[in-house]
Amino acid sequence: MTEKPETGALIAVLTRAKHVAVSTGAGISAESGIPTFRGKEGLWKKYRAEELATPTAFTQNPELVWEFYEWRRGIIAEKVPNPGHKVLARWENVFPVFSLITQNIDGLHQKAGSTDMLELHGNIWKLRCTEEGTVSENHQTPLEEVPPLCPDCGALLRPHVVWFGESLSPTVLHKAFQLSSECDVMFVIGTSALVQPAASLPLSAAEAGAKIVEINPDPTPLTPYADFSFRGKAGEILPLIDEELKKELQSKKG
Ligand code: BJW
Repeated sequence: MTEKPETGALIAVLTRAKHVAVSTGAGISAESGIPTFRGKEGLWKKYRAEELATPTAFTQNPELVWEFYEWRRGIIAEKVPNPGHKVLARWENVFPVFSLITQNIDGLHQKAGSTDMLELHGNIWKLRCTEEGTVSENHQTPLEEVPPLCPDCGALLRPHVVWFGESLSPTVLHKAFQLSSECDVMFVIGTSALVQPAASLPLSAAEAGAKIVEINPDPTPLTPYADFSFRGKAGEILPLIDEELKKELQSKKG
């Protein structure tokens, strides 16, 4: 269990903040039982990213890539949001402006009740036609056929996620940088801060004067830029911060 961290200075910043942004990575879903990518038990320790998460891998072996995504869809389907996701869903209604940006493709923020977010790397529950580019939602596990084919044109469907070497949606990325440069506070939660361009968002927030709050059991390349560093699990730290924030907002009201 994480020792209760000192939150006083952060709460003072949060009660004055007009725009709070949050950028999440795989770590926020770790306590829900979804494997991260680069930790001791991370996916990229067991599987080679270049064989499974690149456009070349998909062209060379769509069956193998789809088996990997089918396996992950099966795991994710059974998982539920943890207290960290739930606090972020609640925060949509707490701050004057609240932005949620995630690198995660698991859909757990939505399951927790978040209604508005930018998904930088796509969503595992969406499939995209490799010919027509049409995107459809599909929650079936297992899929009827692997690899799945487009019902309209018969071409291969692929997971609607962003692989290494692929560009992120320019619209989503532009909006993410805009929100980062406009916020007063940016939380960076559960990301190794190694993958670009997502890792640059907090840096652009810091450059524009935002306070950076990192929540992660381990230090990352972002840690030197953080104004507040909480070394612990998101599912424990976020509820502690939320509790103190509620108390402060109550005492201001009353
Ligand atoms: C907890 C916790 C708890 C644990 N509570 N915390 C050389 C230099 C610089 C850049 C490049 C380069 N060569 C190539 C690039 C570009 C490349 C890149 O950044 N590579 C780096 C790895 C070097 N980026 C790209 O290719 C991107 N596209 C792009 O840049 O386009 C332009 C371009 C095109 C062509 C060439 C060059 C540029 C696309 C990146 C797409 C990433 N895709 C993936 C897979 C998505 C689909 C899928 O899931 O299958 O996205 S990879 C994977 O990494 C996934 C994640 O979103 C992403 C980030 O991972 P994340 O979330 O940070 O997870 P972890 O596991 O790394 O960290 C978890 C953290 O949680 C840890 O810190 C733990 O401590 C912590 N934690 N428990 C809180 N309970």
